[in-house]
Amino acid sequence: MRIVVINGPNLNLIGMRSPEIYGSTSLEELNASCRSWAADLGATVDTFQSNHEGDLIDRIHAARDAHGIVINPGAFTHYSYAIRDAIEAVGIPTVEVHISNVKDREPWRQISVVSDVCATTIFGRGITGYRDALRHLVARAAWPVETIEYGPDQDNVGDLRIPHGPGPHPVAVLLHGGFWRNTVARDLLDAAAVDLTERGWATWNVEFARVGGGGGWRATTADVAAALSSLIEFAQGHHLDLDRVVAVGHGSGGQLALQSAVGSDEPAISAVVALAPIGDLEAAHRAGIGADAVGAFMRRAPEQSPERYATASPIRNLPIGVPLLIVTGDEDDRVPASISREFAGRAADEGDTVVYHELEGVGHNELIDPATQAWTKVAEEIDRLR
Ligand code: CA2
Repeated sequence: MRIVVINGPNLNLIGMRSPEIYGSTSLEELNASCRSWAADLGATVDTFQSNHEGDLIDRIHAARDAHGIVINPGAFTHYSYAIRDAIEAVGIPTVEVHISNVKDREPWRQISVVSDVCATTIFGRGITGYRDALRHLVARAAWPVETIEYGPDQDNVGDLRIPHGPGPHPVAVLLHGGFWRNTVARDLLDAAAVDLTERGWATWNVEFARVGGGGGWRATTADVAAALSSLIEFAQGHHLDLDRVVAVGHGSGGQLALQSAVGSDEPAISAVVALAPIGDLEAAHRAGIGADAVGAFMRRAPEQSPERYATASPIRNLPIGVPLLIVTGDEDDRVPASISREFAGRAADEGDTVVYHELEGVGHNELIDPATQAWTKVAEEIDRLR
């Protein structure tokens, strides 16, 4: 697989100026990292940087034989319809990357005229955004994906992957983590989605409004509910078995998965897989996890709005009422294992059927990384729920 990494104006200056915004990595080091990340993924990378719009357009055209483009168009992002047209014309999967959190800067930087011709946009992750972009392109190539809009907002989209065979296919609805913040997106679960699809699950890896992009407990929960009910619209055409819909959530996505079963409308959730879930919002708030992620998501502290926490916190809504698979690693430094352990114990006490695994020597992201033994365990347990 051949990928072209293109950087636009002023990106030749990263590492030399404004390290508080763009970090301390130079363009040369960034390009070397891209080559090495690509090699790990079994891909190769050509790199290109220019400060000139026409040269960038020529390079995009010349990439038409490649399998994907990763592009940071620099400030052209915000107004170059010519670059947008070039991406659209070439028509190969393209990922837009920004090092800084452009959605949290000047209003003009929050605008992108290229996003909607790109497969996805990654921002605010520093230079690891380029690694994630390469991973996304590889996952796209590994299994065909149909991106479906389930609502009117920009984040109301999801990636559907359909397994081989006639079906009807059991469905895994994937809810990514990232402390509900908008710098993290569903690409985090791309590799897990591919693996589950290979195992025979239809996967619906959904996006939803997040903090920093119009999200917050109410809007985010509403999006997840809409993403779930949209399955009804495309179930028949894709041979989905809506009597077997499992919600799989990781970290903050674990909270969303558990809550989606609490308020489950149509289709009903038949089981929840909660990987290092934030099952107790009050405990997580007290622990201050994710730099006050819970406070930012709930917009109130528990003592300011106890009713809000009673509504949104899974541990306050027990029993969940469907079989629960809860897996955590004992070395999780994002969501302490104690939160998952306590939640699993309380859920069982309240009458839920709970399978709980605390994996030794395992951290947070291993739980969703198909290259790890932890994931193999998770996937085998998920397979038992089909
Ligand atoms: O965050 C990003 O990756 C950007 O695409 C980078 C562009 C900027 O114009 C976009 O709005 C966001 C510029 C990259 C480098 O600009 C510098 C400015 C001052 C000092 C060093 C680099």
